[in-house]
Amino acid sequence: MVAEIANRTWSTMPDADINGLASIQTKADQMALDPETLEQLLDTVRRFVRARLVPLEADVAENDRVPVDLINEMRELGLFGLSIPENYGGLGLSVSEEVRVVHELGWTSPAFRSVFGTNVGIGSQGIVIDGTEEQKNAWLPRLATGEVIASFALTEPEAGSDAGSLRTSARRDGDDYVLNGTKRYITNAPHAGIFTVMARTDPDEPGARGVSAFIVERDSPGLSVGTHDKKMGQQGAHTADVVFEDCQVPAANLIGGVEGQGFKTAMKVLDRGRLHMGAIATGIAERLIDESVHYALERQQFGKPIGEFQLVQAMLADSRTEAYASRTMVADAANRFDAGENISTEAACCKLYSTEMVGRVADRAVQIFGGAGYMAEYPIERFYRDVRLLRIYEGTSQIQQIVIARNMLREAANS
Ligand code: COS
Repeated sequence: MVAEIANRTWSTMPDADINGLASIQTKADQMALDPETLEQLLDTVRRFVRARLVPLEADVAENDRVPVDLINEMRELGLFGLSIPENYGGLGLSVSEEVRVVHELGWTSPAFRSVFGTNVGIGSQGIVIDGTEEQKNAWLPRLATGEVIASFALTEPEAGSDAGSLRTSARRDGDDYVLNGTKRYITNAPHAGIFTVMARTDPDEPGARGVSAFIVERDSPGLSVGTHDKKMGQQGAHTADVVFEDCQVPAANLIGGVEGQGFKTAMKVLDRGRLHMGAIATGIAERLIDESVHYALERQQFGKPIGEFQLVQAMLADSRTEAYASRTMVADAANRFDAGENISTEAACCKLYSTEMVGRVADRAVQIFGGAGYMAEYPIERFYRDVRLLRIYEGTSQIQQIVIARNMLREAANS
């Protein structure tokens, strides 16, 4: 049955042309992505995902690792540099283009996206948004090629949702800062070459204003990375603690060269990251819906396919409607971002709705598959566990609600 579903889903897909994206990259170096080039890019990513990544999903989950040759293919494709500006060696996609690519990547296990996800999103964007020219030149080209992996180190044992209360300290000492503290659940930490680290430079300011952001190299004296965490899902994507013990960081690595701006940098990074997250959630929902529809056509009960029963149809229809709403709102918020609007509220709306939506879609998919949905032999069980994280990281659903409501009240009070 599993093989039949796999054949049904992928047999119509042409072979992956894994050189396609590289050639697009060359063209994009000379021009902004016109609609035709964007379609070509999306088509290449779609074929790479379906022909190369989907067949390896179960292996990656089983072995908790993405094969090195596949990571090299991702490098060759240019996936690490999707959002990094062209003049630093990336593809320089606008956010509306990025979310369309990320939708395609959502069709497979989120562990694959994590390989390059921090370079596209939270690991690199602090430097892209607020870095000095020297910092951009030093790191962005290497992040764009995937030569170096970047991680975002905000969360701590005692500072998760209340990110402004973080305790990791950064004390100025001559031409260096000396960092002490622990960061927790840091995605890609075991593989990272650099970390964007939020640390407190002003010990007298306990809140967000005392925080600064640093680029910290993996081999800095005093930096160590713990063993990778055992998780509910997303096997193949790794998180770990990052510990700083009198870790020396050159003062030149203070992002933007200004103290006290690190929390704002982190919030700006997360605003953009929340759109990316909305897009991945939507893509996964679309995959789960596709699996559910085909199963409903094939699975027979009471002498006919279960898709002929209206109670199953209701679940399919609700999932399709919600995924469509999610896709539309992410596209709208991305367009607004590209137009220069402040989309802090809309980004939180997208993260909240899309990640809650994919949770409901995954739950319905388990229900439609019935006993098979609970079995590890089918992909639904794995996706059900994988998507649970989306409602937590890069800001829980409850934090998104707080951001949305606070912005609403602030706007009303100021109008
Ligand atoms: N863009 C730019 N600046 C922002 C901002 C944004 N989206 N959001 C907040 N700021 C600024 C504020 O304007 C404020 O600046 P001033 O001091 O100049 O007034 C400063 O940052 C502090 O903001 P605020 O007072 O709202 O901070 P709080 O400590 O109340 O925290 C929340 C706000 C809860 C929204 C924040 O801590 C948060 O997002 N937490 C979740 C963190 C998270 O997503 N963690 C996931 C781990 S990373 S994978």
